[in-house]
Amino acid sequence: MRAWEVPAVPTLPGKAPLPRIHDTAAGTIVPIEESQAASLYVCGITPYDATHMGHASTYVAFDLLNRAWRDAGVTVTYVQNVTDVDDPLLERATATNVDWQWLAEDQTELFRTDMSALQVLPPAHYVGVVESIQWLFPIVEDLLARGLAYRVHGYTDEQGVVHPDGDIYLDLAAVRALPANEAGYSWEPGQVSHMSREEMLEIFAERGGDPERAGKRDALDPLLWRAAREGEPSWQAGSLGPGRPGWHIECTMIARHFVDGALTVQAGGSDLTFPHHDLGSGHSWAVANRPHARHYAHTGMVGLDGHKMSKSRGNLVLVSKLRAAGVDPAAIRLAIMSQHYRSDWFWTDELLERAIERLDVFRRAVAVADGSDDSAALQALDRTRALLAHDLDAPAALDELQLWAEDALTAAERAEAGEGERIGGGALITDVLSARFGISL
Ligand code: 5CA
Ligand code: ZN
Repeated sequence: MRAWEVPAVPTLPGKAPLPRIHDTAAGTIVPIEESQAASLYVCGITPYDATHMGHASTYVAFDLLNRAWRDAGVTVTYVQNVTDVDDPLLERATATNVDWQWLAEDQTELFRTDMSALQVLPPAHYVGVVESIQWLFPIVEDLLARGLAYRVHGYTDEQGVVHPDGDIYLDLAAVRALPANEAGYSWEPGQVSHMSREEMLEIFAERGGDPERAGKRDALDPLLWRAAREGEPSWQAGSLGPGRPGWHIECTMIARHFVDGALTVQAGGSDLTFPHHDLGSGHSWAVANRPHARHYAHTGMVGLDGHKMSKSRGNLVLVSKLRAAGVDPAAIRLAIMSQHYRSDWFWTDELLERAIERLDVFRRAVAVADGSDDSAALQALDRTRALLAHDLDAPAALDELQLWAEDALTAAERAEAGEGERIGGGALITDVLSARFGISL
């Protein structure tokens, strides 16, 4: 599907160092080896109640990585999905009495305008699940043929819900038993999340899993194909019969379809660590006999009033609402970047007010920094690059630019009083804020 327009990205003098990033699987900050070309997959929205500050913060975080790579001369292949058919989306459409496709399209379009306003660089491949089904289902057929997946029988559960014959699950035990590949890699659940089986079982159901489903070989086996139900959309899929794909197979196969070999970074919010990315890596292993990604990066959760911001809880601050109220999107982005992407944090009005003030300081400073000496600005660029290369430390990098801005304002005041010169480099700092932070002054 269509993504959104590419914002202008000025070229900066010199070159940034290659970024290092915290890898959830490694449990530490690691260098990223790719110096020429990298690939990034960030799990996209399920399009209803978009775009809240949690979503925005996740996409802004990985936009910082995308921009860090580009400034280091690395070519980036960026892929993102849209979960445009899924249980919660269908439930919302039914509850609000709207067509599910209309809801998905409407919210995806809203997301595009929000991302564009926040100057997030668009993915090269923006891919809906619905448009992937035709090339995705043969992969499930293949997993069945290879004995790595199985069909379960239908039954009626305790709530009287009828589950038809034909749901298909990945057989985790069979996937684990696959021999190591030539590089010596083999797959185990827990490699990404480091959770114990008990912990996994505890959160599996909360995060879209169905541990109770009768006929499963292991409670954690993930759904690959959901056979058609009365009143739900479904697609014809060869020998699988009509239905729709499970959640993890979508993302792993969309990534595989657009990127050869392991992704450089598989990213998303920390709520996706398990099961989505942990078991998703097993799907890739089963299909392609190689690791899904070299690195896994996760953002902390943004909350509001003491709870994680989530569509299900309804405690949302929407980017579009703030924009409609006249808030400058650059201030929203600055507020987000004032928090480190890996920490859990709460959205507050005060954070936004501080960001609005900071934006004003930046704007006033670059306007008066037209002196001949731009050495301080060049130094600020170097420090900014180093801080962003160290696990995307945007809060520290922005503090650095703020110091430069305060110095520029002080120098201008003094110059006004005939005590010295204005400093230079206003145009450079304007470009730094645009190229590295997506902030237009
Ligand atoms: N469609 C799936 C991913 S394939 C999904 O999780 N959709 S979502 O709309 O719920 O979330 C979209 C992205 O925002 C995901 O990367 C998710 O991890 C992230 N996200 C959701 N809520 C928050 C939050 N409160 N704070 C930070 N990131 C969040
Ligand atoms: Zn995903």
